[in-house]
Amino acid sequence: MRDASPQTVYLKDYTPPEYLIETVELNFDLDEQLTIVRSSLSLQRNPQSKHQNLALSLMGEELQLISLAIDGVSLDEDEYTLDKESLLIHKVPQDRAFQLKIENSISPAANTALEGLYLSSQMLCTQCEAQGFRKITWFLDRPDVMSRYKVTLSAAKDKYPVLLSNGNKIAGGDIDQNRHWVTWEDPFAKPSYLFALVAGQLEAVSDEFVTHSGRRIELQIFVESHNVDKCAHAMQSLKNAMRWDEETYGLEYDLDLYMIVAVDHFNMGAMENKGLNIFNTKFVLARPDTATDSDYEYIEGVIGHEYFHNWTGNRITCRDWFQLSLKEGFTVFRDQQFSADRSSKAVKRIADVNALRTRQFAEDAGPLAHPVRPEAYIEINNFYTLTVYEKGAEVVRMLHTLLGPEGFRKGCDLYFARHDGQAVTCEDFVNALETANQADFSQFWLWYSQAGTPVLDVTEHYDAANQQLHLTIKQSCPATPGQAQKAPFHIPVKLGLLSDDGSAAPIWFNQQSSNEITLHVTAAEQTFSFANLAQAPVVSLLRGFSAPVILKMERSLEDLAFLLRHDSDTFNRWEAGQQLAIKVIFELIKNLQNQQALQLTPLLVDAWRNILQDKFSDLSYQAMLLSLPEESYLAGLMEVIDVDAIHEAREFVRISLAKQLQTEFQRLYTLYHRDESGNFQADAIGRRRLKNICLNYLISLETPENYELAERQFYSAGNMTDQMAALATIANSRHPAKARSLDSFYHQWRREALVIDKWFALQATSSMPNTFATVQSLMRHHAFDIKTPNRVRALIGAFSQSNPVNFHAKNGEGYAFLADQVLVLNDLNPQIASRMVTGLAQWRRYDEERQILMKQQLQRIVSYAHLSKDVYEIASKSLA
Ligand code: B3K
Ligand code: ZN
Repeated sequence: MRDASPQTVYLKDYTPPEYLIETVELNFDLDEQLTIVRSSLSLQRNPQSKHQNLALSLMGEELQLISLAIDGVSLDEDEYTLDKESLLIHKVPQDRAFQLKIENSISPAANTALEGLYLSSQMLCTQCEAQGFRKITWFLDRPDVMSRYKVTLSAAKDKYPVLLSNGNKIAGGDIDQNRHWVTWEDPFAKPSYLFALVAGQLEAVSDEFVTHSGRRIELQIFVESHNVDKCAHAMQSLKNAMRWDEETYGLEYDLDLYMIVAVDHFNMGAMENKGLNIFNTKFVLARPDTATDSDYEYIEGVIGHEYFHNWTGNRITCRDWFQLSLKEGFTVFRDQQFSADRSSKAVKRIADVNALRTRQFAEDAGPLAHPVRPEAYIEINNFYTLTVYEKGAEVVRMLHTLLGPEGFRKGCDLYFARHDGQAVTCEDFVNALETANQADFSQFWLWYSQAGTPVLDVTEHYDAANQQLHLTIKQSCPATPGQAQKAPFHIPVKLGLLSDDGSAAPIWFNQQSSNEITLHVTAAEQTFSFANLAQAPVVSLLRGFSAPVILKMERSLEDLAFLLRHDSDTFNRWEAGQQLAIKVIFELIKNLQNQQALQLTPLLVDAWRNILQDKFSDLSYQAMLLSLPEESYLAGLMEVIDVDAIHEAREFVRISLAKQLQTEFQRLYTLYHRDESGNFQADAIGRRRLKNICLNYLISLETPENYELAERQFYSAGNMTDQMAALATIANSRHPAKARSLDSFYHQWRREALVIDKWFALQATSSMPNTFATVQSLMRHHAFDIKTPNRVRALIGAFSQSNPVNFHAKNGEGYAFLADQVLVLNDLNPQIASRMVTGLAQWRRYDEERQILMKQQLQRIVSYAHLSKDVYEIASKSLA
């Protein structure tokens, strides 16, 4: 067990800061072994503070103090107290501003947690959100303290020719032959979590953007020289994002310079530091032969996301970390809108919902469930969750639905006008939308405060005599940790009705007619009635997935097949196919569990044949319609998860469809298989997606011709999408050339770290037997490095989170392996370690034997002597 139980921080305990820091001057003598930090802070008492302390308490961790002075006078040792997490200066001036000077040292090379200042490959960089600044120097490291920064960096010229920080470069020069210096100034006040510095041997790829009002902005992407040829897409994405934000939200960039730096070692995707974004290389670098179509899309999305933070996060920031979704939920919503506008709206929405339902719904239903705005945490880094991000984005999307695009924009305008330069709360955001629209969101607010996924139970009754349809909707929400009872939510439910021939039936509601309406579900039970229906219509409910809820409605296979053919709502059309497949798969699972023979209903085959034969203008969408629900999504729908039955039933469906529709799959494969590498137009991406899903079905037949098809594609591919798609099908089959293909891929790409990550992940996620042995040997591969988060995620993360059959092996070897790795990572990088624990958190969902085995490993983790707060919080809450 840990030395002392870690403290919980509560939202209800928030108090304004006792002191404010107007300006910050930082001076770094950079060196990877020992960096000297000199900080000069102009402080004064905060008139809003309720406390009367004469003392000043600053946060700081893992720092060596060199000297301390107030207004030029050094402090004696009895004038302050130092402990592991803070510096307490017993008495500071109360009635005037004063200057505090701190000198301390830090060791970047020893920093394996990748928080604060650290070394990544040969470069020095920082990560300060949420509380990394306190690992650089003592500070009021909280987001409601906003200051203006001036930063001087000095370092060896040969190792660190490029020296960057936030804002604009205002001066620089040589110190002597070997060292040089640069000074940066950021005119915008910001919280410490947005501070950044970078030093290294970097090359800049430059461009410019002219804003709506005619200002010229210099754009620079900094990478190591061997990556200069992989920045074009990121640069284009940045320019697209800047234009989009001007057009959609009327928001213009504010500094004269926008810099992005790509680093190899990063705990997450990217970071929106003011004017100096730091990115995981994974979300910057792309060349047609090294990155897949999905990589290209993710890069555009993440570049957009960080750029959009400049307004939703930086100019207006969070008062405290409980408000994280204020910036993250809103910014995810904005990046989703941006990506939807840039590509296919239908496909983007489906992909987002798919991810939400598979992963966030599981979080909401498990021991780590928390509201979009949490009320307590032990380690804030554990709250960068799917709930805060993805469900937070759904909540903003519902506000957008309720207000309509114009009302939403009006509300946002007011939010920006009111709060620019401030650190605010989620209430402030909702309140601005309410005020601008004279709306009342008091019940809607529950989406921020109540955890858990609401369930809608819907029954329909058609009254032929009165030509009316009655829809009764009951809502409920399961208990979550600390919240036994839930009040009814305000849920926008979009509805359409279909006539016999598939056309829209007019919806007569409250004496008005339209083709689509949004119902306001606000009570525990409500009945909605629709008039003038000569025949019973087919109901299309929750169109566009208008609320993050679980919809339960008895539907026949025939109705689902009908909606799959005719629904004009692209989301619901896809959803009907998924529901159809789910029903079929669960029937098969029942048969398997009762040891009955399996048979595939012709209805599903016909439905899939129709999709294959219909004409689609959006081939990515057609590919999505053909995709079977993921095993992890199916698992979430099961009372007691049976990983083996899910896998077997789903495979049976895949193989049966391939057998019965082989000619169709082959026809489309041949039609769309062509070399158009380097073409990233939506239609070319669509052709690749459709062809590759056909290949995926075909290879399941395990015939020599289809094996050859995959191998031919693998060796001849001129782009990573096709090469990976072929290799993935090979790795996931008993293809005789599997080992040879994997070897050849490794040798081809051994110098491209991001491609080698794919190589690791591909093998770690194979559902073939023997995968565990492969994973163990990959752990010993010379290219594996436990200190590189991308590699850890590619091997340990992929195996434990995306390989249900093998990770959940009955003998528990997967669980013991994961716990071993969590403990190793705990000592190196607690943030990454705690992310890996997720693989065990859902233990209650499995059969009794597996429950015992998973629980044992969680207990083993919790009883480790030097457990970090991060891992302790996740493991202990999982056990609770
Ligand atoms: N704001 C950062 C996340 C920081 C995570 C700290 N553990 C990236 C983003 O959401 O844009
Ligand atoms: Zn973000």
